[in-house]
This record gives sequence, C-alpha cells and structure tokens, in this order.
Amino acid sequence: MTRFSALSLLKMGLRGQRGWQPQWRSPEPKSAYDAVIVGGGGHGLGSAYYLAKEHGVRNVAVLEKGWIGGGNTGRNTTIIRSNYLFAESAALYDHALKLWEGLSQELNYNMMFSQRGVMMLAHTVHDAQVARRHVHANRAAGVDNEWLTPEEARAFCPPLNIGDIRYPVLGAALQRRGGTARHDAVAWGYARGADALGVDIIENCEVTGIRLDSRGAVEALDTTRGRIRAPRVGVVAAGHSSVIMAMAGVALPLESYPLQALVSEPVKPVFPCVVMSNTIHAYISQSDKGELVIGAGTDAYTSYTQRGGLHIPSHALEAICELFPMFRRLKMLRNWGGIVDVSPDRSPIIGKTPVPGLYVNCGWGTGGFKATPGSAHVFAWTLAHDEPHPINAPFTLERFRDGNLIDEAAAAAVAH
Ligand code: FAD
Ligand code: PYC
Repeated sequence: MTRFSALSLLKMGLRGQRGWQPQWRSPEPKSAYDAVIVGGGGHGLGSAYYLAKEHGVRNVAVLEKGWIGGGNTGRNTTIIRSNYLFAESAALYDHALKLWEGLSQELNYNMMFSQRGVMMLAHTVHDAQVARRHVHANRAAGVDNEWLTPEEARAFCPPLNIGDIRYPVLGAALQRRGGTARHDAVAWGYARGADALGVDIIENCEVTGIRLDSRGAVEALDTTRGRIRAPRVGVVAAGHSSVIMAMAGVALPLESYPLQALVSEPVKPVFPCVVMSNTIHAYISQSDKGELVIGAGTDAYTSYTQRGGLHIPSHALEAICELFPMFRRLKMLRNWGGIVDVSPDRSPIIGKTPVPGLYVNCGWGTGGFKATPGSAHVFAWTLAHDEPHPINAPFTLERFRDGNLIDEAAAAAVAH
C-alpha cells in the first residue's frame, strides 16, 4: 500500500489530488472464474475476500449491477449488536461482532467501529418481560446484555425523556459491546482487500440469467457484460435475491419490503449511544459527521421501489421528538429507502440450494448490516467446502420445509 506523509497529502490536496491511486481495479470480466459472487454489498465483497484470503480461491469475480455498496450496505442505519434470542442466532451474530472488533486491523481500513452501546427500550409491562427474557437468554449464551431501570437508562443516555409521556420508558436492555460502524467503509475495505488478493470487482454488471448444465448444475451467468462461466455461484443480493434465484428455478420464501431511514442536519456531539424502540419503530444514533441517523419501520406493502410512504418516517419522528424533546427543532436533511428481504422466521438463509454449485446468502431483512463480517466469513467457507460452516448449518433453506425455524421476530428490532 502506498503511504503518504502529511506534507505530501497537503500538497496533493492543493494540486487537485493528482497521484492518488484507485483503491481497486476496474477489470473487464473474464469469460470464466472458479467462483462468482452476485452482489457487491458488504456481504458479497466480504465473501469474496474470505474466499481468497482463507481458502485460497482467488480466481473470483464479484458482479454488481450498480456501484459497490449502493444497495442496503450504503442505505442502512449501521446498528451493530448480537443480542438475538436463540443460541443459533447468538452464535452467528456474536461471531460477526467479534470479527467487527478486529476488522479495521484485518483490512487496514478504518471502519469507524464504535462500541458505544445499543439500548433497546421497553414501554409496556409486556415489553419489559420480553426484554428481560432476552437478557437472560443472551447471558446464558455468553452474549453481554443487561437490564436497566428507567433512571439507569437516562443516566446512560441523558437526552432520554423518561417522564410521563405517551411512550413511558419502563426500562431498557443494554448491550454495551453493540454500536455502529461506517457503512461505506465496510464495502470499500473489503473491496480493496479482495482486489489485492486478485478478486475482480465488476461494477455496472447486472446478472440477467443463470444457465444450468445437463445435470442441472450451475454452468454460467448471463450478464449485461456478456456470459461468464463458473462452477460455483454465490447469490448475495439482499432485496433482489428472489428475483435472481428464480432465474435458476429456485423459489425463496422471502417478501421484499421498503425500509426507510433519514438524517438530520449536523449538530455537535449530543447523543452518546444507540437507542432503539421496537414498539414504536424508531431508532436513533449520531454519526461522526454530527447528523442524527434515524430509522423507521418497514412499509406495509411489498415493493421493489427504494422509497416508501411518508407516514412511516413521520410516525418515527413523532416518537423520537417525544422521547428526546431536545430534537424537536432539528431539521431533517435526507430520507431514503432500501429493499429488505424478509424471511418467515426473520432469520437469514445461508447455504446450499437444490441446484448444485448455486449457494445463497439472503433473508437478512432489516438487520443484516451487523452480521456482515460473520455472514461473509461463513458463506466463504460454505462455497469453499461445499458444506456449511457449523455456525450457518442451522440457517438452511430446508428449515422452512422441515419446520426447524429460528424465530427471531422479537429480536429483529424493526417489527414486521
Ligand atoms: P446489499 O448491500 O443490498 O448488496 C446487494 C447488492 O446486490 C446490491 O448492491 C445490488 O445492487 C446487487 N444486485 C441486485 N441484483 C443484482 C443483479 N441482478 N446483478 C448484480 N447485482 C445485483 N441492518 C443492521 O444490522 N443494522 C441496521 O441499523 C440496519 N438498518 C437498516 C436501515 C435501512 C433503511 C435499510 C434499508 C436496511 C437496514 N439494515 C440494517 C439491513 C442491512 O442494510 C442489510 O441487511 C445489509 O446491508 C445487506 O447487505 P448485503 O451485502 O446483503 O446487501
Ligand atoms: O437490526 O438492529 C437492527 C436494526 C436497527 C435498525 C434497523 N435494523
């Protein structure tokens, strides 16, 4: 990697940044690869990185229909936590959290990972009972989580209004190891790392068809940049997973919904942690730029448009203003949506499919950003070994046929 002194950086800035190298190449696609990943989000780029780094599979391409990180990786509110209910999920999300803790060093790329704590509010007696059950389940599985009284919650997050309001705060579950990271850096860091190991990252390359051989195994992909042969294909396309898998005749039990978020004008550091409320579909943190990053619930209808109804973020903002009255006069700068792929048990599908050579990593719904490194790590293993890593072994497509569901609706953070 090229290193610059502070003086040379200053000179380059004043001269118009001449001499800066792109962080990854933009190669023409080859006609064949040993493995192809469809989808250049964090999960797809990370999968390619670990395939090359840990399994020595370097003749790999990542095909992205737009620009890398332009999907949900670049649209999410970056909340990271591992406080899921079931042991299978705790193992998966905590594997990811442990990888987050070393990711900046692993990739030599600043992820701006900040373990500022994620606090989930309880507003009803039932909320409080469910949250306490979560705390106990997490601690039994070796995942940190603790119950706070309303006063302790306010001490942890001073702007929080625990007074006599429409959504009274009856307590909160706090995961101190949870926090946020810079979403773009995840895509860029994995892209640079994968590229350096020989992976071809091909943007503006949409997959339009999947070709099977006479045995019914994957043979090639049709793309807007020509046909590309590969014996192993991993589909990691979030909200568009069903569309791509249908090209190979595989039906996924997913529904795709818009999920919206918004940011405020930037203000000085005032908000020390992440606060979420499942009950009122609102969550909030402050970015390093100073903007408040606020998220809402899913829209009520399935859709592939990357925007949703205005009443959804309006509802979230009403609740935010009540819980944090000091934000009432803040102006909102931007609002956007992403398409999330929701599975029936709100857990992901990571593994093999009925088509030999075709693997899928999807169904992360509203909560896959936090899982990015762990998901990519176990998916790369699955592609390399043609069998699941022990951590993703329970997250099969077949569980919807066999009934071995991992029901994480209550942990999904955004009720849907
Ligand atoms: P993506 O980043 O979407 O990557 C998939 C890529 O596939 C896209 O770039 C897309 O262009 C590409 N693609 C699609 N079709 C094709 C094709 N035919 N050919 C080639 N490429 C194709 N999760 C959390 O953990 N915490 C949060 O706080 C959080 N907040 C969220 C807030 C919002 C508003 C949204 C929308 C999501 C949120 N999520 C959150 C969910 C999280 O963003 C996703 O689960 C995660 O980013 C998915 O990553 P990915 O790499 O699988 O998908
Ligand atoms: O999964 O933690 C989460 C989340 C927060 C906002 C959207 N998803």
